[in-house]
Amino acid sequence: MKQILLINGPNLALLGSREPGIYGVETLDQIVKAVSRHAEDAGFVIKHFQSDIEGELVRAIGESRHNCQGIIINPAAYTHTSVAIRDAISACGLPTVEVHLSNTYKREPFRHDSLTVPVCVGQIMGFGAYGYLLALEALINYLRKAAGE
Ligand code: CA2
Repeated sequence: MKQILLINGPNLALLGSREPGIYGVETLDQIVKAVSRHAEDAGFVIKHFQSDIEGELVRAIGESRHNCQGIIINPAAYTHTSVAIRDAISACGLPTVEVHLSNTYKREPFRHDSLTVPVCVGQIMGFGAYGYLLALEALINYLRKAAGE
């Protein structure tokens, strides 16, 4: 079965419990279930991993190259700081779509730069939880084109 790694970074386990005005009311579990349902319809299995720890995220990205076709990642705050996650995405070589719940350009200037997006296929932001489904669709479309389908 073709697998997609869905990765969520620090504090995203709090989704649905705080700051609904910025991040929405859906829980991470609801988001993962919705993405998994849509992926299944398209013939993919979602492998989800959330961590607040940079090194664990780096390891999960590295390990995914053995058994996944692509990655959807919300690196959360590490988007703006982590050379390690950027290097892991680049080194694993899997097509990766970056997703953000909020439109980071409407927020503080320190959120305007992403260290990770230059090594991704593309980025989706500002559409809340729906952005994860858009990211899935974009990644599957990319994978099918790359396979000549
Ligand atoms: O908009 C996004 O998806 C972010 O990646 C979310 C990160 C933030 O640091 C990025 O700049 C943009 C923060 C995730 C924190 O998630 C929370 C969820 C609920 C309550 C509090 C924090």
